Amino acid sequence: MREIIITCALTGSIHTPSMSPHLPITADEITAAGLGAAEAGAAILHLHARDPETGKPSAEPEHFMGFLPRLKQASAAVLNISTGGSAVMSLDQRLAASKQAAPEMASLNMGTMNFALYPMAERISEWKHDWEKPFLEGSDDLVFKNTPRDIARILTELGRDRGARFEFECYDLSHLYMLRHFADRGLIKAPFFIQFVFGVLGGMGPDPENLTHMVRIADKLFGEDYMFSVLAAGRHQMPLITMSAAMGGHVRVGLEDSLTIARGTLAQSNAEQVAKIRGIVEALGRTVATPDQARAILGLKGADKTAI
Ligand code: KMH
Ligand code: ZN
Repeated sequence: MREIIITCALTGSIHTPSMSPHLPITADEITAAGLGAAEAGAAILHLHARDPETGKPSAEPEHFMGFLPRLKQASAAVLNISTGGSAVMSLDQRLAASKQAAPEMASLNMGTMNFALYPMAERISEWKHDWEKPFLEGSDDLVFKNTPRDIARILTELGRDRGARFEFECYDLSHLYMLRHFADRGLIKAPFFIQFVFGVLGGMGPDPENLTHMVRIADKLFGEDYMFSVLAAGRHQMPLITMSAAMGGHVRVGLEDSLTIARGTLAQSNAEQVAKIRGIVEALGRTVATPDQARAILGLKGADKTAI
């Protein structure tokens, strides 16, 4: 069995500053979070940017460039830039930073869907910034748009033209069939790195049966040509990724997906979650992949071929 790749998603665009003082916001904070996560054992850093003044999710290349070169210079970790950005951004905005940086990896969301964050607003009593409440509440009428045309555009502009490989975000069974469709069109090449996403309201729920069924169908559709990783939102994070590790999958942690380290306890850092899953992986008798092992497993072009 191969090494297990730990991805750490440092900040994302779901959680807002009022939810945790530990959510990295500024370029300094995102850099420190990334270096800490890599030191703790993350081979891949999944990256979003934020406006340093307001903490709002940002697609500005300038905000990404505040931390990308520093992460590249100070760590060997694979830098994976989100093309999901936030559902309120246009595709042009979502692609701007990754087109400029030509990273080794980028995320790619495999279907249009609801992405409902509004239940989280009820749990906050004191807001740090004016934008947070309407941002969360407005998600009851938000479409996270990832049409086949959008997907083809990302595959072309980042994959074909810039040599990026992808973290295929699949929130539902239907997304696996969309991925198969793009394989049949010859737009993607094996091995496919599929991220099964559980617990986003709008995608599949965090039931263990969903994971076994996703694996069963992915086996049928992709055979030996794929590997899977798991991320799960909130308190389902550790249980479901542990299940992934036990089933031969890879794992993703990070404050993008969950702000806690145990039920009711905020994680102090991304590194804390990486260390926890690393301990679990090793207790299962498995080894965590180094960044270069992850590059070999995923067939990446190499850090020297990016524009970061
Ligand atoms: N936020 C996660 C549920 C992306 O950045 O492309 C999925 C994600 C999407 O990471
Ligand atoms: Zn993300």
